[in-house]
Formats: sequence, C-alpha cells, structure tokens
Amino acid sequence: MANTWGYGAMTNSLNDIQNAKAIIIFGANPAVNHPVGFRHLLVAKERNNAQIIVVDPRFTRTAAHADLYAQIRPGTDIAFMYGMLNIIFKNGWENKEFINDRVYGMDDIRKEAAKWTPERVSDVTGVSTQKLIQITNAYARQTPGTLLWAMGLTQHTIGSSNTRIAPILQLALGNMGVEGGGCNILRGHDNVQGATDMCCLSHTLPGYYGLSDGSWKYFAKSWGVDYNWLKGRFKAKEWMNKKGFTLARWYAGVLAGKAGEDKIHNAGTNLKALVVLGNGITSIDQQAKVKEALDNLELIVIADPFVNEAVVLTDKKDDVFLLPAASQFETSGCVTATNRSAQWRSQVIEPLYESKTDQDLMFELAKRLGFYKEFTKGMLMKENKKSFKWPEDATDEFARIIKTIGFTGWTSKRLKNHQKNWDKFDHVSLMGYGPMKGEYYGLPWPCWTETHSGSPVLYDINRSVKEGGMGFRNRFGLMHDGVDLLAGKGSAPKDSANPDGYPEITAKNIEKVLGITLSASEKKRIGKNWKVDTSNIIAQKCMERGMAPYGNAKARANVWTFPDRIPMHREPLHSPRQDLVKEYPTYKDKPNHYRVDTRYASEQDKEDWSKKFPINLITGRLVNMNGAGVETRSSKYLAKLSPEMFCDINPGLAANHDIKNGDMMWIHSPSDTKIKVKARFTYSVAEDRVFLPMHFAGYFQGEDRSAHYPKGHKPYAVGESANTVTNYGYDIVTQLPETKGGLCRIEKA
Ligand SMILES: Nc1nc2c(c(=O)[nH]1)N[C@H]1C(S)=C(S)[C@@H](COP(=O)(O)OP(=O)(O)OC[C@H]3O[C@@H](n4cnc5c(=O)[nH]c(N)nc54)[C@H](O)[C@@H]3O)O[C@H]1N2
Ligand SMILES: Nc1nc2c(c(=O)[nH]1)N[C@H]1C(S)=C(S)[C@@H](COP(=O)(O)OP(=O)(O)OC[C@H]3O[C@@H](n4cnc5c(=O)[nH]c(N)nc54)[C@H](O)[C@@H]3O)O[C@H]1N2
Ligand SMILES: [Mo]
Repeated sequence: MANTWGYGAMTNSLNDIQNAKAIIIFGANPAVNHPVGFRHLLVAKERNNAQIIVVDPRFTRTAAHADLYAQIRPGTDIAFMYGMLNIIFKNGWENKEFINDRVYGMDDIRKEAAKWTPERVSDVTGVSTQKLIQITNAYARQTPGTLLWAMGLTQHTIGSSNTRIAPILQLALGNMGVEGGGCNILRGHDNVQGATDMCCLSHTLPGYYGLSDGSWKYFAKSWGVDYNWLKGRFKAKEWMNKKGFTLARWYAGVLAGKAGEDKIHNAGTNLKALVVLGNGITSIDQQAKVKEALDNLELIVIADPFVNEAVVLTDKKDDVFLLPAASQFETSGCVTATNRSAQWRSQVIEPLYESKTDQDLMFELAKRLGFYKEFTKGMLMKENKKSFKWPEDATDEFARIIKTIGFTGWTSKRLKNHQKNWDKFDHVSLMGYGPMKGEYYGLPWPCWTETHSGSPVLYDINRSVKEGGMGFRNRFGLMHDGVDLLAGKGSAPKDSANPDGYPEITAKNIEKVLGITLSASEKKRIGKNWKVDTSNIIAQKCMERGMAPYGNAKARANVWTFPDRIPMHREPLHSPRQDLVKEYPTYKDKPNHYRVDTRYASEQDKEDWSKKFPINLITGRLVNMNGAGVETRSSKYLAKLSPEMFCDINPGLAANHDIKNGDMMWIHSPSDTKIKVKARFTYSVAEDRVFLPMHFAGYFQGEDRSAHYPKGHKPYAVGESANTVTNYGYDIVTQLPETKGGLCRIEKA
C-alpha cells in the first residue's frame, strides 16, 4: 500500500517564488512544513516588497510572517475565493486577453462569483468584508502573484473543487505560465511527486495513463510481457480497468458485510491480507475502524525501518510480520522534488544488519509469487540485456515508456550528470551554466527528448518549447458545446511554427499540423499518437517546429466530467452551521467510490451534528515531527520538543469547560470515539475551534498500549492519534479523507 495524499503538481518552483510580487497561501504552513523552501518567500518579501497573505483557520507561524491574515472557517475556501473573484470582476481587474485566448468556461465562473458578495462570503467564511476586500486588493493588483496551497485545501469532501478554484483564480488574473506566478502546490513526503508519477495509486497506470485496454496493451508491449498474461492476473478482464481501493478506505474492504458498515464492490470478496511499504497506518482517518480491520485480517506484512505502530494498535497476535526495510540512505536512485525535477541520489551505506531495500523486498516477493521474470523484464528491453543494473535500468525504463508527462529526457546518465554538477545552476531560474548550459536543474518535467532543457514553469508561452515553453494540454477534444477548446490566435509559445492553438499530435495529423512531410521510414516507425510514440519521432519533429506534442489548448474552468462542473461551496459533512447546510448541501451518497459505497447526504442529514459536537476540529503538523511520527518520536531530542500529545485550545473556550492549561481533556467525535489529551492554551485558535497535531500513536481511546511495542522499541514520546477522532468524510473525486473539516465535543478529563 503506498501513499500519495496531495494532488496537483507545482507549476513553478520554490525558487521561482523569489520572482513573485504577491504571495497568497491557502491551507499551508510552510514556515513549519517547508521551512527551507520558506526562505524563498522571505526573499520575495524583502526584494520585491511582495506582500505575504495567509488564509488559515489558525494563526500559524507562517501567518506570523504575513502582511495580511484571514482566519477562515475550515472548509470555506471556495466561498472565499469566489469572494475574491467577485471583487476582481466587479473592478475589471481580470486579465481579459489571457481569459479570452487561454481559458474555457470563465463565464460560468463569473456567474457564480456574482452571487458571492463580500457580505455573503463574510457570513460563510467568518472573515470580515473589509479583510476580504483588503486581501483582494493586495493580491489582484500586484502581478505576478503566486498562489500556494497544501493539505488545508485538499483534506475535505470538496478538496478536489478547492484545488480547481485556486488555479481558476490564477487564470482569471493571468498569473499562470509566468515567472513569479503559478500554483505552487507544496508537496508532502520526500519523493511524493515521484510516487504519484509512478502511480502508487489505484486509478491509473504509471505516468497517469488511464485504466484502459489501450494503455494496458501499450505497457504490455513496453514491458515485453504478454497482454494476455497481464489479463490473467485479474479475476476477470473487467477488473483490469476498475479503480482499486484507496489508502483512505482499505479498512472498509475488510469490514464489509458487518452490520452498519459501508458496502464494497470487490469481485465478491473482502480484503484478507495487508502489505505495507512506507505508511504509518495510524495516520489514516477512522482509527477505530482501522484497528478493527487490522484485528480481522488474516495476514499483516509491514516493511518499515521502524516498528510501525499498526502493530501497537492491533490485538492480532498471529501472522503479523515486520520486515526490516532499509532507509533511503542505504539505497540509491532517482527521486522527484516538489517542483517536478529529478534528483539522483547515491547510496551512503550498505543496508544495515538483515534489512533489505524496498526494491529487493519486492523482487523477493515477485519471485515467491512466480512472476519475477515479468516484473523485471522492462529493464532489459532497451538493449536486449541479459541482466539489469539497479537503479539505472529502472530509470531508463520509465524514461523510455512514459510520454504523458515528458519523461523521455530523464535518462540515468543525464540525471547523474546533474548530481555531479549541481553547483552549476542558477538558484532562481534553475538554468545551468558552463557544462550544464541549456538545461534546468533536475530537468523538471516535461522533458520531451534526450536533449530537451526540461520545463521550469508550466504553461509558459513566453519561452520557446525547446527552452521549456508550452501552452495548456489539448486533452478533451477540439470543441465542447460549440466552443473552441484550442488556444486563441497568436497564443502559441514563442518561436512556434504554428502561431495559434493546435490539437495534440498524432501520426494522422502530424504532417498537417506541423506543416512537414514524413519520410517513408518515419511513417513506418512513428507511434499512433504522442503518448505511445516510442520512436519519439513526434516529440523530435515537434521540437524542430517549436511545438508541444500535447497540443496548445485552453485550460478548463468548467470541467463537464466532474460532479460539480465548476467548483461549488458545499458544507462539510459535519458542519457547525446547520443553517448553511440547507443552502449548500453536500453530494448525494456515492455508490462504488473506489469500490466502497460512500456516505455524503445521509451522513450530513443524519442529525444536527452541531448540537452535540459544536467545536471545529483542525489537525496538522509540527516542525519537529513527521507524519505518523514514529521516526521523529524515536529521536530523543526531537521527542523532547513535544513529549506529549496535546490539544491547542483558546483559553476562552477552555474556561467554559473548566479546563486549565495543562489539564487532561477528552475529545469526542461524531463517530462515537474519543481521545484523552493535554490542553495547551494558545490564542492561535479562535474560541470555536481546536487543533490537534497528527503525529502521535501508542494510546487508543484513553488506553496506554505501550506494552504492545516489542521490547526496547517504545518511542520517547507516545500519545493518542488525532485520527481516532477525525470525522468520517471523503473527497468526492479522490477519496482523500476530510481530516481538516470536522466537529468534536470537549470535556475535562
Ligand atoms: N515538519 C514537518 N514537515 C512536513 C511534514 C511533517 O509531518 N512534519 N509532512 C509533509 C507532508 S506529508 C505534507 S502533505 C506537507 C503538508 O504541509 P501543510 O499542508 O502545510 O501541513 P498541515 O499542517 O497539515 O496543514 C496546513 C494548514 O492547513 C490549515 N487548514 C486546515 N483546514 C483548513 C481549511 O479548511 N482552509 C484553509 N485555508 N486552511 C486550513 C491548518 O490550520 C494548517 O495550518 O508537509 C510536509 N512537511
Ligand atoms: N489527521 C490527519 N491525518 C493525516 C494528515 C493530516 O494532516 N491530518 N495528513 C495526511 C498526509 S498528507 C500524509 S502524507 C500522511 C502521512 O502519514 P504516513 O504516510 O503514515 O507518514 P510517515 O510517518 O512518513 O510514514 C511513513 C512510514 O514509512 C516508514 N519509512 C520511512 N522510510 C522508509 C523506507 O525507505 N521504506 C519503507 N518501506 N518504509 C519507510 C516510516 O518509518 C513510517 O513508519 O498522513 C495523513 N494523515
Ligand atoms: Mo502528505
């Protein structure tokens, strides 16, 4: 089971933030979670006088550096951004030329924005009209402006809509495809961008190729394995093209069939075994269900350098295996940074004791399951080799196969060369000099050919395609509802042979769209379209003509294939504002959402949750702790900085419950679960909300489970997991849990 929580890739880079004249941050706390990258924001503030604007339900350490701060109610960012758009359109501050040439559907946004007057936004978000106007003024009138977001936007039932309204705001201002602008989506784990690109996900093949017969056949051919053999690995062919379970809801796959549990659609069987590589388990929402699921599994196998606290949470005694995984210092290979650029890493030491690297564990598993040959054959295909060299041949395999995001240039040879010469790149533009001239550091994707520069700023038409320029991708046809989806006249990247919008390139249209004639041999070798063209003729010809293989189209503000065509504010499932639930209800229940029937309306309407659970529950991170926390709580010095699980609470709220600073308190959730934690007084949270750090485990609903750690392995700090009380609720598109928008009740312990 792998793990990619965020979604969206950074369009620019942390370094490029130094070019920004305004910075707005929604639901991210980079001073704590990206403290090294945060330096670039401070440089922009110092050098360009860029105002930093923070929108967060808590006054964070990032907010402490901000010029303007809005204390928003959790889950209301769509209302806030429509409020900004309302003011922008009313004053004519939008970039009309950009919208006309490069955006589809902005009129629908304009209509919805007209409804979001400052007064209405203020009522929904809890931010004053003056503050909204002040922030919009400061942000919209200073371009380029960059927009940052992270988990505060994604961990909601409407998270996917949040991640659309933010780019729409940027599109309206013409802030996309420019230095100092863009959506700088701060990613999470080391190499989480790489994990997403490689598809540690259940709904795509590597490189975001869809689950379709065509993609499977392309991969079968590229891996050198028989398509029918691949098909035979599934219970029936239909399951090949169905999404799997997600990390958020594997527990439902185990518990299905029990009274009150959500139904599943999984070829007639429950999940019986769990294999974990690199997830903490206690970081997953609904810990009481997760515990029950762990207890009911037939087999648990966890590969981890630490004692994964899943084994502390479960009461299962037999058939639980902990495999010692090596850390990243004990292996080597290519990882992807938050700005889509690659980094080559070298091994520092051999794996210690009997530990094994993740790839060796997977190779051994493939051997035992009888498909090692098929599993590794892709690495032998390029030069018909007899044996492979790890990790070089793995990198060269995906460079050869994945066209969708432009991995062709990411050969192990080039990436190693970047590692060797990493001092020869400019820190802001990322452009190399001396021997690295003509390449951006890490070859940020798309890197279309073996000599392409990489693309430091996505969708930038001010530079030529050869130097990383491109328009928006043409992915959804040429027309929709009678409107042209291709980019407008004259809006092709610099030096393009075709100055206007153009479709994605196929073998059929290449001669016409590029204005070239292919030789007979080229015609024979060329792939059907740019996504499956392993001959790379399409990409090469495109480079010669200054054109992007994926076309030059309009960005979609209206996504007609989504549950909400334009982003719509919907109240969280457990909302403190029941009056607004009627006006902005959630979705209908969603059957078969990644194989699990998922409750929306039926959960929201079950009762007036705010009566029993009147307080907003926010969760997030601490600078000295990481993720589920076992790694950092196992460090004596890091643990000392936050030795106990706590709850940030406003003294005013605490006083109403007779809770004093340092007292123990109970937090109860709508799922009938509870945790016991220490109260920590702070004014960073308002009186209607509390904050819990997500990094603790080892206690469960008041019970100390320390005895479950194998001898000598108890971390220096243990405590309740916030995820025991985070509320039921999942994003309508991605199924990310609503871990940042829930309710709770508190009481003195
Ligand atoms: N020190 C440290 N650094 C880390 C990590 C770590 O565990 N420790 N984890 C890494 C990972 S995996 C990730 S994904 C990133 C996450 O990085 P961030 O997203 O910055 O992390 P969080 O603290 O979870 O959440 C950010 C902010 O969202 C706010 N928030 C909550 N609800 C809402 C809302 O509805 N609207 C708005 N506007 N804001 C809201 C919270 O108050 C919080 O301050 O950090 C990475 N960096
Ligand atoms: N309430 C709440 N819950 C959240 C969040 C939140 O904001 N609030 N944030 C969510 C987010 S964004 C994320 S990313 C998750 C993070 O939560 P997890 O994904 O659980 O994050 P980590 O603690 O980093 O867990 C990684 C595990 O991998 C192990 N590990 C480290 N290196 C290696 C390696 O090389 N190989 C192997 N096999 N294992 C290794 C570690 O020891 C650890 O046990 O939590 C999510 N849960
Ligand atoms: Mo994350």
